[in-house]
Amino acid sequence: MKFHILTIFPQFFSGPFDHGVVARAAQAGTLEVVLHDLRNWTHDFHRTVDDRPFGGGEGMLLKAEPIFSAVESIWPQRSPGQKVILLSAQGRKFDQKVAREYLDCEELLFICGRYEGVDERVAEHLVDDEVSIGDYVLSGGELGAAVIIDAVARLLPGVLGNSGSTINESFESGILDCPQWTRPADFRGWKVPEVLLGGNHAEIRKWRTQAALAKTTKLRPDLLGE
Ligand code: 9D3
Repeated sequence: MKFHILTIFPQFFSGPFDHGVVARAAQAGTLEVVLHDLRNWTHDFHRTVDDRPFGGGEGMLLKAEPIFSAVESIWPQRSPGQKVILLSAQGRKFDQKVAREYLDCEELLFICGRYEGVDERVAEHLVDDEVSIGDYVLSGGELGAAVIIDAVARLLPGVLGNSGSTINESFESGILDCPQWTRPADFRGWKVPEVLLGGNHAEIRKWRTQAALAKTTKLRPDLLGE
């Protein structure tokens, strides 16, 4: 899968993609990340990407022109498997279901918003999807793009040793993972639950389901519809 990122901070991504799952998948050729500097599609001396909002208001907006030019030159002939995604605080909320939706695409192009936002014609006439990564205020879309690429990359066939078929994990099962422990069995007097130290796998399975439910009730009652 090929991921494109359109940003005014291409340097931002050296770091997140140089380690871990995404780096290994890139090395193996399972995915590719291509960075595009939005300023390459400006034509004035100052390489201006932003301007003031009509009607007044605080701050600046990303201009439509360089963004349209960039997308149209990256994909002169957009096909249905190539989706443009705008990261914005106003988008629909990204979750594991959306990550799976994106798996069907051949290429994704992320437009990273900055400043107070993006000229609305981008959302209306250029993008396939407008997404937010959650209900909090960030200073731009770059972290959102990194989050989404990480979430999609680890679902790609071969990336985590998964065949690409279903993996049973938090959010896919609808509740949180159960708590887990590793050695030592006693750390500073805090002991690992006895049942996990024995070999009764039916008991362990039952205990884990109950523990996962208890944790979900305590920390994420919303997942249980409460
Ligand atoms: C007047 C209110 N504005 C600032 C408080 C709204 C606003 C503008 C621009 C809020 C955030 C941003 C920049 N954020 C993003 O581009 C962004 C984002 C986010 O803020 N939260 C969650 N997901 C995302 S994805 C992109």
